[in-house]
Amino acid sequence: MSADFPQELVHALRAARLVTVLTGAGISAESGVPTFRDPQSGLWSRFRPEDLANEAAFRRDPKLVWDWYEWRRRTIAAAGPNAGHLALVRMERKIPDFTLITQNVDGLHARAGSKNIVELHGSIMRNKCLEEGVVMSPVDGDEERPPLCASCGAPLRPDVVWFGEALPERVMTAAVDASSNCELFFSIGTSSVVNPAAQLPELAMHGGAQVIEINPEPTRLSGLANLSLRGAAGAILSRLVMATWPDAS
Ligand code: BJW
Repeated sequence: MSADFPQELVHALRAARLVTVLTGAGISAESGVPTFRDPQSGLWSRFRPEDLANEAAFRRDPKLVWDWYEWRRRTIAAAGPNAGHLALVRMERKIPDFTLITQNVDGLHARAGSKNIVELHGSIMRNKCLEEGVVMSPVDGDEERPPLCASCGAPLRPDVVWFGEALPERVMTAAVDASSNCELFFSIGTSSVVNPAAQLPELAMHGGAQVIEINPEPTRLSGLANLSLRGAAGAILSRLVMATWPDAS
């Protein structure tokens, strides 16, 4: 069962007490949620996600950006966790100190049952006031798109971290701590191009961790990681967890 993996990895994972995992859009690809840097489909194939996920784009054309997020919310609501999300739940149950840092805003790790999650880039399911930053839900019956803040009348925007925006300090501190203090660090389904998330594997290396990448494609991390496992996260993680803990449930 463990023939595909170096025995050292299976043994190291079985013995590990501190494991940190960083996930990106690739882990949700098998749930049918589009990644960022793969071609988009339908109406949205005309736009690059990078050109929509920023405040300037929202201020220029709030309805366009809001509609893109609504489309993504519907896609995510119709999707469910896949084998990769579920394997990480089983891994968390076996590791005494396990942190799951995700760049994803889709909430699929929580829906799968993961507990200790650091959401680096926020959540697409929440909204906040563009001007005051207060998290709030649209008022029932508000027909405006985007809906307006009940307190100050400014547009509501998704509670996610756009390009050029700082990550919440509490979240960043938790991610840096978990990356700097672990024995094994997995980077799964991320192109490793967006900072500061892309710096976390290097923090882990400096802290003495072994870094393992799981991705069907090579990334800028591949040459630095101790091990690169090429393939889809769902299959690789399921097999790795099964090889490490044959009784894992
Ligand atoms: C599979 C698979 C399968 C497919 N299994 N794998 C230093 C140098 C240069 C620039 C910067 C720098 N520091 C900061 C910047 C600027 C910028 C940045 O990094 N730019 C780079 C692009 C160059 N960073 C920022 O602006 C950040 N803010 C910041 O640093 O602020 C500083 C500041 C301080 C104080 C005050 C003010 C400011 C914020 C970054 C926010 C990123 N936001 C987004 C949008 C979130 C909301 C939303 O979802 O709409 O986050 S952008 C987008 O990219 C999203 C993702 O989380 C993020 C990462 O993408 P990810 O997850 O890696 O996806 P993909 O599509 O790129 O890759 C998918 C991978 O999956 C591929 O590799 C596939 O092969 C693989 N895959 N199927 C496993 N089955």
